[in-house]
Amino acid sequence: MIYYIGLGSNLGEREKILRRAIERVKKIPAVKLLRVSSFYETEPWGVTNQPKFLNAAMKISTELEPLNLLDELQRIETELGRIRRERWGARTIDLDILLADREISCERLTVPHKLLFERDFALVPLKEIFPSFNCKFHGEKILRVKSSPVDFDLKLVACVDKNFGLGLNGQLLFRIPEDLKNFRALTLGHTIIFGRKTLATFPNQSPLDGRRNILLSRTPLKVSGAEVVGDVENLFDVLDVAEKNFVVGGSEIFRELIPYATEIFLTVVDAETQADVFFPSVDEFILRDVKTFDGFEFRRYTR
Ligand code: A4P
Ligand code: MG
Repeated sequence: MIYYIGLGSNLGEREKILRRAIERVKKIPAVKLLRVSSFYETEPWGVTNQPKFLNAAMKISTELEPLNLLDELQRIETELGRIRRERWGARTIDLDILLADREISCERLTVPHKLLFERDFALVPLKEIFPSFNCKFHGEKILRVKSSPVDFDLKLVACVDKNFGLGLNGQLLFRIPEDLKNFRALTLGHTIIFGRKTLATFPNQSPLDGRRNILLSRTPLKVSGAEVVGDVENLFDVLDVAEKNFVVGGSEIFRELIPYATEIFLTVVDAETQADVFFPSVDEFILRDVKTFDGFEFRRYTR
């Protein structure tokens, strides 16, 4: 099933709490995070003498039954410090199921959320990640702020075979001079983000020159010329929204970061190989342009 979840926070470090909540939802077993919205600062609705909210929305796919998903969301609310007090009152984090691909009506759960269509703070982020969703807004004051994961403008760059195969036995499948040149031109002067196995494919197994190198690795390592961060939450703490941030592999890092990505550059080689790792699905993206060469093409996707 597809679900759209609304997030809201108006106590504490709101940005960090929303980012953390998104990562926790992503880590629920059997949940696949497909897309997240920007963060919006909104006036309190309902009980108005409370701090402003930060609201957002996310799209997930999962086989979990609705009530099991609700249990998981309430567990995350509790873990992030939510204490249920007054209805509509201030909270560190609120996770509501806004919409799903079927209607749900039982004692604990109503989907679509019973107030969804009344409230712009839920509709505006939802519409961002579900552009064909049909709704009308009410003119609430809503300000898009620059602090969400999508504001880091993550761009994924990879070279794949026809079946989106990425590598075999820890090695890249291809070393095409035009592709390497294109990679250098894209990333030079900017930030690159990669995992340990991808670092091992770089020349001398060392960070690349002329770029800010960030290694995403759960095991704490020291690598000269690279900053090492342990997880995606910490990555967002060190990234710069004014910078271009390229995610360059491997498959696990692509899978972790594709929900937050805004653009994908794929070199697709006209060959089938025995790959053992693959680039994730690009179903949530739109193919914007293709440049065809002899034996390969450059593709660019955006949201
Ligand atoms: N429940 C029923 N349907 C759902 C659903 N679709 N998703 C039940 C999640 N829960 C659902 O929720 C109370 C009970 O609703 C749950 O136990 C669940 O079984 P809660 O989160 O414990 O309490 P709450 O959030 O205080 O109540 P409620 O009515 O859900 O409040 P809302 O609608 O979440 O509103 N203003 C701005 N600008 N931004 C906000 O995010 N949020 C609220 C809270 C008020 N004003 C706001 C914002
Ligand atoms: Mg709620």
